[in-house]
Amino acid sequence: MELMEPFSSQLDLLAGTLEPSARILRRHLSDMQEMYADREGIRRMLEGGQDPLIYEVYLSPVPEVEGQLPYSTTIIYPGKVGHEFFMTKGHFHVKRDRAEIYLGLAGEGHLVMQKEDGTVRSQRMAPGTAAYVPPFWAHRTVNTGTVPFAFFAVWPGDAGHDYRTIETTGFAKMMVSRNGRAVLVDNARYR
Ligand code: S6P
Ligand code: ZN
Repeated sequence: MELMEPFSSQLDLLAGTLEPSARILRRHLSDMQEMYADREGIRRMLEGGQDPLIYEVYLSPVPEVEGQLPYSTTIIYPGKVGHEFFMTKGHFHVKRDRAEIYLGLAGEGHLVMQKEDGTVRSQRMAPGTAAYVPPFWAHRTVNTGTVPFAFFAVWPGDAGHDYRTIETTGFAKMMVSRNGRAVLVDNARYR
């Protein structure tokens, strides 16, 4: 492993930004159309010229290799596609036995986790919530509030990101708004 010099970066605890960051990823609705249930609503939005920014990821400059601890911040904007709250794509780690830690910074949301057998669990996240993603659980975050939801994440450098499995199967449950409350309901498209 390459020897590094110690360094630090600055989190804006209210805005959720990370400075300096090596890269900023921006995911719009058009980048994740197949992840939401309301396909007809999405088609109408995109055809009407609406392609909202759903989330941004600020990535640390830490290399993604064994022994390192890369970290990031994510900002998920408030909004819905149909009844479904704005959320991240969600992924398993390529090395399934690699865990991850999330720390809530601003706003509120839910961390939805799923095992390969379809078991789903969710944890509510608010500023100060340290949420643990155990080995073998896919993870997706959802903004269930009305302001941007920001959190910090740190994971083992050799974890790797498997997006394909979730793109193919989806999550067994989806987080929707019902009578003004955030609830997890079965996803009819699962598998
Ligand atoms: C990486 C960590 C986060 C997510 C980010 C976006 O292991 O879980 O940095 O990458 O929250 O989610 P996604 O599912 O698009 O990577
Ligand atoms: Zn992860």
